[in-house]
Amino acid sequence: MRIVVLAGGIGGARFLRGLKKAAPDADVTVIGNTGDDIHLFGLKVCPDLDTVMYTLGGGINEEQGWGRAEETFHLKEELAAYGVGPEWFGLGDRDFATHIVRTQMLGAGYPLSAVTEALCDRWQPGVKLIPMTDDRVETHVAVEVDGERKAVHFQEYWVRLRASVPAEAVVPVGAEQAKPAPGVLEAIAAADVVLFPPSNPVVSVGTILAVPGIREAIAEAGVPVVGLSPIVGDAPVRGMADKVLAAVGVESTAAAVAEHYGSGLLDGWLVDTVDASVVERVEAAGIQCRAVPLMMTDVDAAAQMAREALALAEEVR
Ligand code: GDP
Ligand code: FO1
Ligand code: CA
Repeated sequence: MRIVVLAGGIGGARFLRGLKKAAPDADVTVIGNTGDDIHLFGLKVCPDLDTVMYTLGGGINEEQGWGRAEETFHLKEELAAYGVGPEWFGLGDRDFATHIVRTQMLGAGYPLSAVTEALCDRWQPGVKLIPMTDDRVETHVAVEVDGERKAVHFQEYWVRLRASVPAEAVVPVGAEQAKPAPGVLEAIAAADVVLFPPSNPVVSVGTILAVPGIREAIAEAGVPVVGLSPIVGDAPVRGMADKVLAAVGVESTAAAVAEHYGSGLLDGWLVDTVDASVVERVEAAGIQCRAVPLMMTDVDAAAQMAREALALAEEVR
């Protein structure tokens, strides 16, 4: 079975680890969000691609959900001693190596998709990980700080400001001009099922869908499209999905996120058992819905979620 998954960082990566356990023989292609990417210290950092790669490759810091296990921060400390920041973004020594290799290869002319493949040669994530695009896309967030309206990089909004101010708008800068990376549209066209993991619907899945051609390819593939809610009990399990959903005028509920994707895109939607009361509302919107446990407390719990998603895909096929 060929499965395509549109993934952000932590929510996507943890779901994928479950999917691999639930369907070990499946051919899984992951289309990764690159809107979170940022240039720091002259290096290109791709947080969501790296989170998927490290999580599936066994190198992730499990407690944190991002960055490397057994990390140290000597390089960052040395840079800070020179007065070179930003100090608010935690890049560790082991992680730095990934960004150096990536930036070196990009400088030599390789596209990000080829670089990602080369990095995955080391990590062997067991899925084909493709960035949504080889073109530069950067998610910016419009905020008002001290009475002044300005746009900040998504990482600045989330990591430096800790999403403490309302997001007034979220813009995937460059998305309109971006082309899907090689292999993205081909994987979608060849898929037997497309899954939206419980990733951020705005700054992860939404950004991937903002690359012209990807949404259309999914709709045209004519295969079941099933999503899992990142909102449980009217709040994100972690992160700032509530803030960025508000920016696009969507309430933070499992039902509203399903309606936001819409029946033109989604065939099936899983909500957590605590949200069982919204099943009828989602089905009234033309999307088949089931309430099952959606907390990824461990790999087995994530694997069970993946089984439920694949079962719902068979029901709607
Ligand atoms: P990010 O790029 O690291 O923010 O990761 P994603 O975009 O892939 O996923 C973020 C979303 O995952 C957040 O909106 C969380 O609410 C959701 N999430 C994290 N852990 C869980 C979980 O155990 N269950 C569910 N249903 N959602 C989760
Ligand atoms: N998240 C933080 O909350 N603080 C950090 O200092 C931080 C550093 C960082 C470095 C590399 C990387 O791949 C991810 C990193 N993240 C950090 C996570 C990242 O900002 C977020 O998980 C996502 O981009 C949010 O969608
Ligand atoms: Ca992300």
